[in-house]
Amino acid sequence: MINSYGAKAKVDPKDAKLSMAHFFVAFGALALGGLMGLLQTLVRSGKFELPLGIGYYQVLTAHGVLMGLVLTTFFIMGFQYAAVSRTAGTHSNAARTTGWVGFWLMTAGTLMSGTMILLNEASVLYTFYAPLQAHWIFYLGLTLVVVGSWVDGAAQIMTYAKWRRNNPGKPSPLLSFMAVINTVMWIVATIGVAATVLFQLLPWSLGLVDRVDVLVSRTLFWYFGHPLVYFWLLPAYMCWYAIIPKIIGGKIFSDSLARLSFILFLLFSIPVGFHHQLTEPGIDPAWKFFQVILTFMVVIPSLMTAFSLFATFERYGRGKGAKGLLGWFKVLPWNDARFIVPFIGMASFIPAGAGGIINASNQMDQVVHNTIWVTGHFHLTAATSVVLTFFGISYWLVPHLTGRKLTKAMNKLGIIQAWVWFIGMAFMSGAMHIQGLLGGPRRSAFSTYGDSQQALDWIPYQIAQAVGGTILFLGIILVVIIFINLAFFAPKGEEEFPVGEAENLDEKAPMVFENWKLWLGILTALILFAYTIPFIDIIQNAPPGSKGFKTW
Ligand code: HAS
Ligand code: CU
Repeated sequence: MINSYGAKAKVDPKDAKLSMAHFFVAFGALALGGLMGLLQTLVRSGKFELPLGIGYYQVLTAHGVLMGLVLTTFFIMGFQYAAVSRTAGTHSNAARTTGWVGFWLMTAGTLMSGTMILLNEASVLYTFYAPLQAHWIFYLGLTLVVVGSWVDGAAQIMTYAKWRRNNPGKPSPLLSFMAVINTVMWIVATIGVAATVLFQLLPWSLGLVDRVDVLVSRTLFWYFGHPLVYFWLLPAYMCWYAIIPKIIGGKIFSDSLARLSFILFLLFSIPVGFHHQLTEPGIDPAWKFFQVILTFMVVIPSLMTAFSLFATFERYGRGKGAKGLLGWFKVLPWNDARFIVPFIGMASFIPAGAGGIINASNQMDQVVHNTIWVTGHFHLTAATSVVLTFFGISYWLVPHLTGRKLTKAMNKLGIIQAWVWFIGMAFMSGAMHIQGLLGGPRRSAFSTYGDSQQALDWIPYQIAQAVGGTILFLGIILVVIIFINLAFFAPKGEEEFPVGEAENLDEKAPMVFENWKLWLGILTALILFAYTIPFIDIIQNAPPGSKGFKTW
């Protein structure tokens, strides 16, 4: 089955330009956000105070927004745009213009929200929970980022739809299919955050209404907030499923399994937001229980992914003559940054995912909720598994787009970067997990809480976090150096966009996988089932809304 994996090797320079525009914003956000992260860990060590009246929560908001929202959204849109161009064909002029409109909307929104954070008008953290109230321009900026991402995503969908029209009856190229699943999931999910911002937070921050229903706002946020983390994860899975096999010289274990796991993510990522609200009063426990069951359903496609990756690695290794239970492990291409950087991400995802399962278990969440354990969890998932994979992708994708080569020296620096990151994160996230179990709160500046013994016991872990944060900042400097080199200075040449092939080329993915009416229908039914009754309940029994607070 030719062409299901895409045959084109060279990228259209106009497509390359749009992806690179996204990456410049993404890596700019990484550099700035990384500096903010360093400052936070230093403050929390108790040995450092921020100069010039800059607030801890201001820095924390900048860090979360830049890393969690800006870096991710821009990187993902740039990567998926390139992946669709690579596998479904060069984007049409119309799709490309759509992409640029999306990019500029997102960029304008980022500048608006960023400015308000810098002016200390929006120190509400990246989750912007009401009743903390930011300046309305902060919310408007976030709205533009979301609307821009819809437009940006539409460009990918247009090119995918064109491929389908030109190839009736054939399954679309795997990477394009995956990109579209992620985009569709994102569009359905962001309706929740758009609703709370447009109907609640904007009118309230503009002074048009006095009070806001906090629980409605948080529920709409988490309807979006959980799929948000899968929106980050799925591009990493795109790399693990469809790109890594080609890099190592192996095969995709099963094309259909990969597609099925993405469909399961589409179905189960959204109706699970209550697992972030397990300790919240005002939501019926029966509905929390139901959403926890669905949360465990969404673990399944990750287990399928782990299975399929192990299968790819093992079959590749045995093909090279590896013997014994784990002999295949040794023959993997350990000197190739394009492999090992994402691989460290994968390996980290085993403890990271286990931590997620702990969080999702109602009783255990009572222990860890609102502690810095949760911060440790998402620095392993998002800030290690996902982000190392993004770095690994950029080490071939940036030179592919700029017509340059990843030199031996940069390859080596990339590997060093990943180990630096891993070591820094082991200190930081490890200490966060332990301190969380000892009751250390998240989202809080340095305090000894009146010299209570418990708080004093946390301090060594906070120092370990500052050590880790400093090592991580070194990692940021390295990755920015590599990015600038690959964008501007590396020698001219050709770097491949690797796209794997399935082990069994006769395997034709069932066409039902691309029956969007069916999947969107089931998704809508699941969302309505998981949310309608509890939502009515929340609104009918709502306490009077809250006025806004500016605690900084
Ligand atoms: Fe989470 C909180 C549950 C995954 C991110 N999570 C968060 C927050 C963030 C986040 C940002 O149920 C904080 C939000 C806030 O600010 O309040 N999470 C889960 C569960 C999973 C999970 C069940 N989270 C993620 C991913 C994230 C992410 C992915 C970002 C990218 N999370 C929760 C819960 C909370 C939460 C609660 C709320 C806690 C609270 O109290 O507030 C699962 O999806 C995880 C499934 C993963 C696996 C691992 C599969 C392993 C694979 C690797 C294979 C490796 C190979 C390499 C082949 C089951 C695929 C071989 C290597 C060798 C060395 C041999
Ligand atoms: Cu979640």
